Amino acid sequence: MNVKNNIILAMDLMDLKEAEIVCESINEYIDTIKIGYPLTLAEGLSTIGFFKDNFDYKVICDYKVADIPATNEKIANQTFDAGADAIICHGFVGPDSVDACKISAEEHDKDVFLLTEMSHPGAVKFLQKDADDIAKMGVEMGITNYVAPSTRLDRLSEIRDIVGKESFIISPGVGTQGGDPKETLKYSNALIIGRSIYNAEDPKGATKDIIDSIQ
Ligand code: NUP
Repeated sequence: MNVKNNIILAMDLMDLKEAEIVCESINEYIDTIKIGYPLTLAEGLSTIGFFKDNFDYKVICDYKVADIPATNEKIANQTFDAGADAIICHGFVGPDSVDACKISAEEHDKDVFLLTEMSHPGAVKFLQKDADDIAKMGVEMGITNYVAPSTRLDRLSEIRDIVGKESFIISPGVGTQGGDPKETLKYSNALIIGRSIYNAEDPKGATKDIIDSIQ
C-alpha cells in the first residue's frame, strides 16, 4: 500500500460531520484513513464509502477481527463489499481464523493486515509473549502487511526482523500514546495517528509539524 507522507489518519471521532471537517483541513497531506468501531458503530458501515467517495481515500478498517473462521469470513466479506481497501485482523486467534480474512481479501483483491503486538501498556500482559510467533505465523501464511507498536521500538524492531524488510508495517501509538514519529519510521513503513491530529486545535498545523519532523 502506498501511503502519502507515511501517515495514516486514525479517525476515531464519532461524528461524521466533525470527521469530515478534520479531513477537509488536512486533505492535502493525507490519502489513507483508518476507521474502527468508534466511527463505524456511531455512523454505520457506509462511512467507508463516504471517505472513498468524498476524499478518494484508501480506507483501512480496523475491526481487529478475532473470531472463528466462519464468522471472520462474514465480517471480512461485509467490510470489503462496503468498499474497504484493507482490514485489520488479530493474529492470536490462530491461522485458520486469519486465513478466513486473507481469503476474503484475496477474493476482493484487497489487503489484510495482521495485528501482532498492540501498543498499549496492557498488551505486555498477554499478547507480547506470543507476538513474535504471531508474526512468524503471518510470514508462513504469506501475509505481507502487519500492525506493530510504535510505543516499544525494541519490539517493533524485532517484529520487523521477523517479517522481513519487504513486508509493510503500519504502527499505531505515535503522539498521544508516546511513540516518536521519526524513530518509528526506522522500522515501520507508515504511522497510524489519531488524537494528536483530530483533537489538535489546528489539525492541519499538527499534521504539518509531524511531516516536518519525519523529513
Ligand atoms: O496496537 C494498537 N494500538 C492502537 O492504538 C492497534 C491499533 N489498531 N490501535 C489503534 O490505532 C487505536 O484503536 C486507534 O484507532 C489508533 C491510535 O490512535 P491514537 O492513539 O493516535 O489516538
